[in-house]
Order: sequence, then C-alpha cells, then structure tokens
Amino acid sequence: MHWHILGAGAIGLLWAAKLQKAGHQVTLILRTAEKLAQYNNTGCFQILDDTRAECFSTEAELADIDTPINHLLITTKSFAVTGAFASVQHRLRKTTRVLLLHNGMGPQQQLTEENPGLEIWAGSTTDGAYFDSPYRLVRAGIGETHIGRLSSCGSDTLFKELQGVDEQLHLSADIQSVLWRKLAINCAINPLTALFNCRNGELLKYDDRRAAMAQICKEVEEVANALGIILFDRKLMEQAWDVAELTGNNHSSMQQDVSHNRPTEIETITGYLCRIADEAGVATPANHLLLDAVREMSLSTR
Ligand code: KPL
Repeated sequence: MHWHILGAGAIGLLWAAKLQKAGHQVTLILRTAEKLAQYNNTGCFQILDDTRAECFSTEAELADIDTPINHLLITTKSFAVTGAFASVQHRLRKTTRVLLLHNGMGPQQQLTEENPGLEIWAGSTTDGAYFDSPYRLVRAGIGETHIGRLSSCGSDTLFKELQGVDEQLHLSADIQSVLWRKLAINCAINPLTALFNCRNGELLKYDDRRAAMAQICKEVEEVANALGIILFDRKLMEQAWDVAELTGNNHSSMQQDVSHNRPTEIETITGYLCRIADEAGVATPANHLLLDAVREMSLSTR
C-alpha cells in the first residue's frame, strides 16, 4: 500500500517508520515549501530507542499537487485535522481510505458525516515519542493502538492489511467507546495540568486539585451515561488517578502547549464534552469553568 501522512509530528513519523518497515510506501505531506526544503536538506528522519538509532528516508511533498491518494493517515493536532483533510480533498478517490489518529473528538465525527462515501477509520494510541531535535525522534514507550471503522461504507479489510505494521495494533468493533475513554482521561488530566501548570502526578498531591479532578470525572461520567457510553469497569476518577500516577513525571500535551504558547486541543477535549453535554441537557459546570479558563490561557483555535 502507498500511505500519505499528513502531520509529521511524533505519531506521524512513528507510523511512517512502522509502515515503511512493514514494506509499505510512505509519503509525508508537509505544510509549507519551507518545511519541505528543510526536510529535503536531510531527506530522512531518525528514530532512537534504548539500543539504536534508525534512519528512514521517506519521500515528502506538498498537499497541493494532483497525484491521487489511496491511503491517508492524519496525525495532526486535532484542531488542524479538518483543514489538513481539506488541503488534499482534491486528491482523494472513491476508494481512498482515511485513518485519523489524533487526540480529542469532533473532527472524526464531522469528517465521517460530511463524507458519507469515504471509508473513514479512527484510532487512539498510547504510543509515546518526543523530538530531541527536528526530525530526530526518541521513542518513549511502546503503547497500544486501537483502530476501528467509523463510516458505514467499506469493510474491515484495512485492519488485516495493516497487520505486520504494529504488533500492538488492535481492531475495535466499537471505536466510539475507545475514543470516549481516551477523551474522558484527557478531560480529567489535561486541562487541570494546564491550569495548575504542573506535571500529571502533581494533580494528586493537593486536596483542591484532587477535588477538581473528582468533580470533572463525575460530570464526564454523567454525560457518558446519558449517551449510553460505557467508559471503564470502575469509576473514572480511579482510572484517571492511575493514569496520572503512571505518567506522574510527564507534562501533559496541553500543559506543554500552554507553556510554549501554542494552540491547545481544549476545543476537541473539554470543548467537545461540554457541547455534547449541552445538547443532551446534562449540566457540566466544572468542565465549562475549565474550558473558559484554558481558552483564556491559550491561543484561540475556535
Ligand atoms: O494523553 C495524555 C496527554 O498528555 O495528552 C495523558 C494521558 C494525559 C498523558 O500525559
């Protein structure tokens, strides 16, 4: 298969490497001529793990050319997904398959609704990697990736064709619930770490932070219940506590975005939760407060 990847961040490059190693052809789609020239200067990216560094010479191009795209993977920040999709829409065919692998919710549902004839998949991953210099990625942990088909058209053969790409890749028959579980954890941790400017584990150390987290979790559970979505087989607060503890030393993605003055994913995390809650008539005052607070702190993506 030939995969085009939009979003050359950590997850995009990890997937480029996995796909290439499994024998697929990969092309990165870069946003600007400047980025393309910068990438072509070295013409490759590196992935480092505990034992070795591997180099991947992956092709790269801009979105606005005309060659068709058969398999499209979007790994941009969630607020950039619909724009990224639009930038290559003229290159998609009836048979194109699209896989969306990003945080938050909203773009997956929007693109599926707006493109009923297209086979659209979504996924959620706990894979971890970070850049220690441009195009040099350090593998921080091997996680699991769950993918599932969102569109009613198409079939599940894509999953079979992706086997061999990642041993920790799983097919989900209910990808909406998988996305909700990730959303629930992100609602519980990300905005609070941004607000308190702290590491994930530091949410658990103070009474006021724990109380805020418990209230957020309670409201998220009420929304999920109203929609008939089963989150975890225990309280969300217990699950989120464990994630905060396990990733205790990490700075959440939202805390990092705020501290580097970058746009945050608040609109597709707490913003999505609040919008769905309002539509379902479920009160989420603590999440609304947090949404307003993080909007005030971060660059607008609305
Ligand atoms: O997914 C995360 C994020 O930072 O976006 C958590 C689970 C909070 C880990 O840091």
